[in-house]
Amino acid sequence: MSDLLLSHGYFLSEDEKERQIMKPYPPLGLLYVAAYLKGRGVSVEVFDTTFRTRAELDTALAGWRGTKVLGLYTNLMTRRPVVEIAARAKALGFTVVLGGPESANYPAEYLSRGADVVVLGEGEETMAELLPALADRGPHRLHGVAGTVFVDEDGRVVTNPARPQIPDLDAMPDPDREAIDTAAYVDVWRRHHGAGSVNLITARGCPYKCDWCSHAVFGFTHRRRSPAHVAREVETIRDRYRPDQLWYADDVFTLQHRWLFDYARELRARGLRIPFETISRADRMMKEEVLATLAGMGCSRIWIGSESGSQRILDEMQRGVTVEQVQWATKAAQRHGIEVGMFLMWGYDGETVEDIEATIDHVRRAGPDVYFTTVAYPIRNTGYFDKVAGRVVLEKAWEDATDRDHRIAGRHSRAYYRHADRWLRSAVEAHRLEREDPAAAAAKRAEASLAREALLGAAEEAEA
Ligand code: B12
Ligand code: SF4
Repeated sequence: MSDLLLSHGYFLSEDEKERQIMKPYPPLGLLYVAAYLKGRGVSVEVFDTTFRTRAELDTALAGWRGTKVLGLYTNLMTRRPVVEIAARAKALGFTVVLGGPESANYPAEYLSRGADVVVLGEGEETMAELLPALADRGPHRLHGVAGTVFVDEDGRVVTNPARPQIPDLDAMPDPDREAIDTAAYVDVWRRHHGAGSVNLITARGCPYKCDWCSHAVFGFTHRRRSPAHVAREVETIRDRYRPDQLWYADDVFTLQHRWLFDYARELRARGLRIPFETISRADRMMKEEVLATLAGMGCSRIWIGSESGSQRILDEMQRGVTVEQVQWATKAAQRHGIEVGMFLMWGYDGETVEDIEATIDHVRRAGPDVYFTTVAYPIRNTGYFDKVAGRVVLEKAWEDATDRDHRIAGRHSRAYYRHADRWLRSAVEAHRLEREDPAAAAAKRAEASLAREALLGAAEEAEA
């Protein structure tokens, strides 16, 4: 008889795009919560939805013999399934607790659609206090349980005081990877990409203020685990799952250089060298020693949030990085044998055709190994959302949408940004082909020019 069932609303079978990419990772947050609670004598089961179906989850809920408390992880992608799973669980008599970044941004909306409690911030300590409180007092008298939002007996939404963040991450157990079929993820990676991968984090929170970025869970603090604590987890992962690579899912892996050097030394001392990918910021990569260290540790690819090639737009975003830093960091990383992935964003507030042109020129000059574009969307409770709040339009019902569906009145059409994408890809490809195949390069340049014309046409259409 278990005390708690944890799950989430992400089903790979329902995500056609991701099924093509096939780079799924376990829900680390849930596994942290599970590990912490188990360490305190709570018996927890995790139903990992990633490789399962809704029908299977339904069967698990209907057949559940333990205490009827269901905890669900929420993020920006899973609103609809979470609302549906919560409703189904409620109908079966469960008390439903939500955690993660999405429900933290919309507690009232989720509570009005059947959730009993929304946990804000880190889930470990709050859940440890919440579970006995639920058993003793039920879901409507949770006053004083820090870090929770609930509905009281008079139907009022009550937000309890925030819970202080966990000061010492080394005191936390490793995420409970054995609670789910972690090996299945490694296997999927190996079958589709030739290399099995496992995710882990070395820190929580990011102190930077990029104004479209959600800080709903960890705020603006930055807390790091000690190098020895992380290296020991890597050893455990290696011994248990034998991955070919790791994914350090930190916000900014190279944020503290001293820590990075110490961590590299710790790995070396233990004879650990597992290739890995991670994310960072260009301004935290501006030293040869940092890049040499990353390369020495086995970093095969680093992702940089480059966002725009227009300094004006970067400054508007409060990104705190210059275009030239991104240029330097990209080239320097590649010089050290590390591939560079770039995230780019179209359509940030005030972006002009000249800014788009600057981004294209920037990507062409920097030459990342891979890049992805998104059209900017304001996530609730971010500076960007507040900036455009008066113009945010949601054309669907809240439960059918995500924050990615936020349209900004007055902004260009989807077609406009598709042309921007085509312009970017053709121009970058033309640049790459310049030496090896001048004819192909000329064809790509012509394609870029057509895409530019189409973009200008789409802009005029919108204005007409
Ligand atoms: C790594 C990562 C990715 C990877 C995913 C691979 C992976 N899973 O490792 C990649 C790069 C593919 C990715 C993609 C996207 N991501 Co992402 N990602 C992250 C990142 C950096 C780390 C996730 C992580 O492992 N966190 C560590 C764990 C420990 O934290 P946690 O999950 O929040 O869990 C804690 C609490 O939330 C809570 N908790 C969690 N579950 C539960 C459950 C219960 C019941 C309770 C009580 C508590 C609780 O307790 C946990 C421990 O304290 C986060 C930012 C961050 N630092 O968390 C963004 C983040 C989650 N991603 C975000 C976004 C927007 C996206 C994309 C939509 C981006 C895009 N434009 O495409 C896509 C969506 C992909 C998808 N299908 O879901 C946003 C989500 C915002 C929101 N409001 O939901 C975040 C917060 C980034 C940001 N700062 O804006 N992402
Ligand atoms: S985008 Fe990256 S660097 Fe900027 S605030 Fe978010 S996590 Fe930090």
